Amino acid sequence: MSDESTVKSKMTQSVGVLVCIPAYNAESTISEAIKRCQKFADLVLVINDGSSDNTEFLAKEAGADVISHKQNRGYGAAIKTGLIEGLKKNAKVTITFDADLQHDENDIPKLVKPIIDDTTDIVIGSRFIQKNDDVKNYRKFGIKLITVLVNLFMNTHISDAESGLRAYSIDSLKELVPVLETEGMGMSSEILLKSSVCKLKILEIPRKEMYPDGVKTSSKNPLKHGLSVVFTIIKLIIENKPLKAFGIPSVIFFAISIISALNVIDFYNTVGRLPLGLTIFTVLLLSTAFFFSLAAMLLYVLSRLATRINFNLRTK
Ligand SMILES: Nc1nc2c(ncn2[C@@H]2O[C@H](COP(=O)(O)OP(=O)(O)O)[C@@H](O)[C@H]2O)c(=O)[nH]1
Ligand SMILES: [Mg+2]
Repeated sequence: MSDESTVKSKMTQSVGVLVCIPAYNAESTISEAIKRCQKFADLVLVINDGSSDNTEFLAKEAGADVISHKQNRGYGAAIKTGLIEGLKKNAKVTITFDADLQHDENDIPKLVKPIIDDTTDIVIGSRFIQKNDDVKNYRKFGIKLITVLVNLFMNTHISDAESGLRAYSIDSLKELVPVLETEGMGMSSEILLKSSVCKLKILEIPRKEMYPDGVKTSSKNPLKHGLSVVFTIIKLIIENKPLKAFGIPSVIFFAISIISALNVIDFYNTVGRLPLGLTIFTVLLLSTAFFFSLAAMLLYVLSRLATRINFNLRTK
């Protein structure tokens, strides 16, 4: 990677548990986050995403490996850099852990165990498996909305699509790393979608969410954050699940146009002429249904082709 520099690397070849902390201007919490993770990790790696504060210096001082992006590229880019390192270091388990002390380091062993036991490929620390009053209501609403959208279109059955506390087996990284693209906050959803496409097993375990006093626990405005995730999900659905994305609206429009057409016929039989407004409405509905089904089929064929080309390139 040309715009990244590995500042420090104390590891040789293979690691047991690698904890990756994406960090952007996190000087107030990064040292403490590293210290907490070191209890449970063989190596802590901070991905300093173009911070303009002391994050890089403090992370090195606390004993972490640091990779710095020259510019701020976003949460997703930092996560990808971390997962690439997991792959390079052949880490048995790669964990992602937030820099702002919202995660509880005591959850790390619970994430590691199912992967070491080989019962799953990915473990997600979920805030919603058990009743949880820690999470603020507006966040709960946004996260649940995103989770419903992800489950509906991506063949997953998860309760917390937005959790940043996750663990990955080395085999899951081999599948995921080459196909991840999102640079921003939508990365959490992209990982779920691509895991479902790659047929990776996902397990959720309950986790706590913490709101430490005096810490800014969200770097982005919640509305902006939510919208950027939703836009990413829509883009991912259109690219990866075109049959569902366009097929479902096509069926809905077609069903309404049939009802509308029956009314047109009924009107014609009784009055002896076509109802102008309703007829135009029916034709528009039918055209829309036709357009959506055409888009569904064309994009489906294209996405199958892209998957096949991608597969051939990877197996060459
Ligand atoms: N690398 C990188 N990390 C970020 C960026 N924005 C946030 N983070 C980190 O991502 C984690 C989650 O971000 P946060 O804003 O707390 O998300 P929230 O808790 O879901 O509202 C934290 O560890 C942040 O330090 C960014 O632009 N780049
Ligand atoms: Mg946070």
